[in-house]
Amino acid sequence: MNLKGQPTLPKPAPRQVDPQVLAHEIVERLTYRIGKNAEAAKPHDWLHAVILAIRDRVIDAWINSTQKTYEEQGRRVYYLSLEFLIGRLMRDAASNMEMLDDMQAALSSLGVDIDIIAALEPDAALGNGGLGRLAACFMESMATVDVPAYGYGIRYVNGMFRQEISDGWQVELPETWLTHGNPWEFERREASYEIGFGGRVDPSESADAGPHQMRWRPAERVIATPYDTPIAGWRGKRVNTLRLWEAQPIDPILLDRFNAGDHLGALTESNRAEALTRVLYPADSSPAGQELRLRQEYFFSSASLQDIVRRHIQYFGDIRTLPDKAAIQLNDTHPAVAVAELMRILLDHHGLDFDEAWDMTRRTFSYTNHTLLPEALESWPVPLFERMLPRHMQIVYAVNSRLLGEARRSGQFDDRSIGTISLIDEGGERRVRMGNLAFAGSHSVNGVSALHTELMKETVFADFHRLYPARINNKTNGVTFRRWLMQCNHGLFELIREAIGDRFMDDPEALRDLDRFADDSAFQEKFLAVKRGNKVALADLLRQRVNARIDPAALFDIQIKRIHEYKRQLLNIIEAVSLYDQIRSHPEKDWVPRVKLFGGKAAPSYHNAKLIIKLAGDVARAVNHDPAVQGLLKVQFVPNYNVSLAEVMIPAADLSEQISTAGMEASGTGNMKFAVNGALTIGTLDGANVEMRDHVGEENIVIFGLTAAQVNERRAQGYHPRDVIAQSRELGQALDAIASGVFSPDDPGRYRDLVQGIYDHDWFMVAADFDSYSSAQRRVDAMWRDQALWAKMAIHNVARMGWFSSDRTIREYAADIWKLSV
Ligand code: IMP
Ligand code: B1N
Repeated sequence: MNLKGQPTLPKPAPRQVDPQVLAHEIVERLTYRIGKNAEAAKPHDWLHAVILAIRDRVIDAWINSTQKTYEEQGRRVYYLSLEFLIGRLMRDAASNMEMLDDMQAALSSLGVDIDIIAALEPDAALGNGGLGRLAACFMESMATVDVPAYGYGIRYVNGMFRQEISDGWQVELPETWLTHGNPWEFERREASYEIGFGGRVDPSESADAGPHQMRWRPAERVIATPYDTPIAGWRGKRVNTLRLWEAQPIDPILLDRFNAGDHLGALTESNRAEALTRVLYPADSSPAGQELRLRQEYFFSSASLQDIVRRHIQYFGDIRTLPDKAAIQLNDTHPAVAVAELMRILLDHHGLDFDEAWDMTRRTFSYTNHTLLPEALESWPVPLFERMLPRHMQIVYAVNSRLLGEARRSGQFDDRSIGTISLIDEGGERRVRMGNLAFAGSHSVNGVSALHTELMKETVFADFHRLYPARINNKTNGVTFRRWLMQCNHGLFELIREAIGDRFMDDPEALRDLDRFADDSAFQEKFLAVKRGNKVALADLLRQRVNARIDPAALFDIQIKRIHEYKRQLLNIIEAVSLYDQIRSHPEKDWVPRVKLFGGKAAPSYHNAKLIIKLAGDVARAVNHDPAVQGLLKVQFVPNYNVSLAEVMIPAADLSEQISTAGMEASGTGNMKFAVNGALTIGTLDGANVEMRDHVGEENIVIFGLTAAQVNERRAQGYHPRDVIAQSRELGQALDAIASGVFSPDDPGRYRDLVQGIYDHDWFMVAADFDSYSSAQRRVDAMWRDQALWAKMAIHNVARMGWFSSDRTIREYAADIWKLSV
């Protein structure tokens, strides 16, 4: 008998893992699930059959983990995120279930190349960049460190767009990751919920209703149906659930309208519902600001909360214990409306008193802030919010009057400060501030690097921090070493194992043992040989994809990330132009051969970002065709940067460009992936770069440029880029070349405004940091000439990056925010 007193039901027999058994299982899946014999099977069929075989092992562990969670009756973590950038799952799952080698052997006994079918798996790109990929790393780490967790998000039919480059310009094409079906997901129709929009609010009709109990009558309703994907932790210890919501119409077709001859009108409701979860907004670090986006945010927040509350009542019976059993983490403000939604559920469905509901809400939620860029802070026009969510608007007002009352009573604030704390922005068009709502409704508010957290306290949340000084805390980001070292860099992984054994596989900080090999010349040689192999693989890929010919012996200098002015791809390109110029003027000097690679997507409406892509291509054309710099400098923009491409490019990098204007990159996580794969970083003291320097040692990282404090000082003093440019002949020449059309003879004025912006205001301090950056690059050249020194520095980077494992980050969240013991 089990806990609920039901008879014990049969369970599947434990499965063996060996190549023979696996080969047999794959053929069985191919035959009975896909309906093909081995002779007729296409590569996609093999992929599907392999995934089904892996999936069965994952499911065994999934059911055990779920059972364990229910039996322990402990607190569960709910990670609410509008983005999960998970990439491919096959290798990840097989490796975490410790069946990758056997699977490879099984497939080769069947005459199938695992690499070929692995490359067919679509990249699940349900996210834009760092924020979404962090959520994916966290899911894997939560399973690894045995945190019972659910991820909640949206099952977008079209995730991040596919980028093509046509005549140098970015073109966006829809990515259809679901075309061949998704064998990882399970539809759970039985756990569907209704989500309302619009309509009106009436007083509750219930006889014992309190003063705060209302009845919301939405004008529009849709159904949210979940799809569950199992996420296996390292060594299959725990398997957690990623639950993604799909919107469906209540009535798929309005038959009366159809019968009346209105065939299109009969489908309007259906189309409107399906539009909700159709596409991911492709804007990184800037709010979409569209009505559909607010609908998406509320849709998935409401569905997730209904699910959490349903589960809680089912297992614990009493809504009042919710904060003891559920920790809900808000990944940025995208799910912040959940704060008002939980209040609505507690007040209107459970009849709780306002103060008790507010206390419970704050004990349940915590909020992670990922950016301080003022233009990136989400807020919604009051009229829109009120029209779509009339009951939530009332709740926001009620919360706000208490919040402002508390602030006033504290006696610390003048009217201006009260204005910044308010949930409503009263300057101009009235707007609901989602960051303030998330802050007010949470017991913990964290930043994602030490510097970013300090800046949160000093800038955007300074007044909130005075009111609630214990609330802001730091949780420096991390990355999962299973995907970002062990799987993507097999050569390095094996080399490390050979040197220091297996301990680092379970404890990334054990990578420290590699430190003692940094000076060992035999090890250095092996290390450089592994890097060389990865560079050859990247060079092959670039030859196939973009017909580029690059020399694996050159220094691979890589900047891959979203294209954004604050990330300063422009600084890198201008420096490339200047280097090009110097090589041509002084061909006799001992130049270090370099390949500069760029990759990244621009938000479709971000004009300057798209222009920067075009500029990279224009500069590449000029440089790559000039015999004067042949073999010394190559520039290449690599199209369609995504998780899978990152897995090839990062292990091949010698130099990692992390050059944002100090104070603007909240953390960065690409920076960590490069360093653990043995690239040196050239970077500013921004985001997590600061902590990386502290860990790897300042002699093993190339830091340049203004600090965040100096950036502020310069701005306060009145920054005059024109004067700075006048002082730097090299910068002036490079800018003039770009502005005058040297790289765009077909359209000489193409970059005039872009360059003019640097002369006029230079918001991102490209000019201020140029000379420092350029001389840092020449220091890099000098280090490169001494390959033993280079190898030594790179090995120290690998050895000392263990702290940046997302396992460490998750343990900190668990201990400090979620109050779990792991
Ligand atoms: P839910 O998200 O709570 O609805 O449950 C997710 C999974 O947990 C489903 O596969 C359920 O069948 C399973 N589950 C529900 N209750 C129990 C239980 O008491 N013990 C073990 N598994 C359960
Ligand atoms: O989150 C990452 C950080 O490592 C990066 O520094 C940070 O830029 C990134 C609106 C965002 N901040 N804000 C976003 C994404 C989508 C969107 O619609 C904002 N992404 C970040 C992980 O902490």
